[in-house]
Amino acid sequence: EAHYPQRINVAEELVDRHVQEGRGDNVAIYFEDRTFTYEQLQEQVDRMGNALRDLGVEAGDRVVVRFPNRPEAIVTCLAVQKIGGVALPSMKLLRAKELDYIINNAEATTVVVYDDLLEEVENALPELDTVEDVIVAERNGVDHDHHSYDDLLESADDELEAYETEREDLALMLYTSGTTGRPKGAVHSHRSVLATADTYARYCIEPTEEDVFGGNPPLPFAYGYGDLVTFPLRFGASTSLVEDASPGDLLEAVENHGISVLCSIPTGFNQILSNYPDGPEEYDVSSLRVGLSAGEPLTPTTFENFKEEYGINLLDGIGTTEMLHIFISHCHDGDIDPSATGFPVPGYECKIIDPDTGEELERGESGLLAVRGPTGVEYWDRPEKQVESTTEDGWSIPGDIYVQREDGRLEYKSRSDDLIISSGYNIPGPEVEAVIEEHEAVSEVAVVGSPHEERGEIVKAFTVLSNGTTPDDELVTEIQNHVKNTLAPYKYPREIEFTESLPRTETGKIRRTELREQEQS
Ligand code: 3SK
Repeated sequence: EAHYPQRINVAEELVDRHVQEGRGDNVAIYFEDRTFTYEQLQEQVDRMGNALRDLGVEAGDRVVVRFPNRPEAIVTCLAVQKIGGVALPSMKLLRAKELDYIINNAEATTVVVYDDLLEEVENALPELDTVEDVIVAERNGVDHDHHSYDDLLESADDELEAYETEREDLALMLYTSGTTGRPKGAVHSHRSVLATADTYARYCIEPTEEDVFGGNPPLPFAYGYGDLVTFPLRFGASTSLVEDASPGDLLEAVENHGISVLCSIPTGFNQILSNYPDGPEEYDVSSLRVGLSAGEPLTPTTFENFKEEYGINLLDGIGTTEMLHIFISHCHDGDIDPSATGFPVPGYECKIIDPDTGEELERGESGLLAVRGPTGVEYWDRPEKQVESTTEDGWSIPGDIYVQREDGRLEYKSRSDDLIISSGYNIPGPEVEAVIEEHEAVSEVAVVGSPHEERGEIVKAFTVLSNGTTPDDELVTEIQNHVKNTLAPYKYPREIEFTESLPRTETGKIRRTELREQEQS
């Protein structure tokens, strides 16, 4: 396991070290037709860090960073970390109700937001107990009376001494949806952010300064944060950011920025294949050397098709927000068997346990995955979830059913709980149920994942209507819109089946397993 000094700061490691060691002219970020060298990135981070400090942000304070994949998001996260704060990137589709819970739970003091995403913050503001400052990056002429990102940057000092953080001090916080209850804040230290690069990236991708990482996972998704921030910057390589990238935008970025490590989720790779089956004839994709996939299991068909059309291996991997990045994967130069996720990433160990007894199972037997390594589950203020998701001897239980084959490869079977994983988004069924039930026409509802070729799963709602209501297409749309307007829109039920009753256990619990099995048959 890599050893880290007691005093370490992730922003210094990812930016300043490269400048000090003569890599200041390397391109750190490509964005549209602009580039930011490491030296330029350092200046922006230092200015932003000083601006935040001047506003009163102190070591340990949580700062919400709410941006699409743009350079300001990287600058702000690193600036927060450099002054000893905790960056809290927020998914851009979150609605006011979800945002206010997260911001209050984290007791964030500051929100830095892209102007197009300001509205939800403003809607949430009356409920926000701890926020003292909102900083707005004015890019689309949205009217506001908060601090201006550009003005703050311009007037701030361009040199900043990093706060003397220690390796276990918190640097990053990401909220994750579980199956029940509210989202949980998974916290990560300066050491654990670096550890994701020094394990998975170092051994499975083997990045060099010449690499350009690019793709479309959002930065507030732990997977995107690693792929597009930590990994490229750890190795003095470049990241290519594309805001709201369509498949065509991604291929254009491959051509224009020379992306060598293409990062997405299976849905993203399938969209590239279906929209651009002859992409390599339309775009120069010769810079590509490997693809990274996570968020949902990659099928062997997608792996084979992508290899045939685009000539690269896609490395499937499984990670969690709690573990911060991937802990099972093949390595780019290994013997890839696309019917399995791969091997434990060097630095991590995995075992399969009996869900009831916790006993380790034999190879070939299917059971609950347990994982242990340099990153692990640590929740903000949720001791009960901490106990549920970990064992006393430090194993984390992500909630997936796996088999370890005789050759050591781990093969994914299913989720062990009610979480629906659709296009890489984690959607807790019970949360969607609660919102559908708010609709006056609905009497009861059960939400499960239904297999879907492109999205992995979609949200499906089995719905019992109140007496006297007749189901029709208009009602379907109305219920769907109600969910879209209440929760992040990706959580809406793409399919609604009206039914007379729901299957229940003797004690009255809905038997979601039965509905899931029905969908799978
Ligand atoms: O979904 C995954 O497999 C994943 C991978 C890396 C980091 C975070 C997550 C949730």
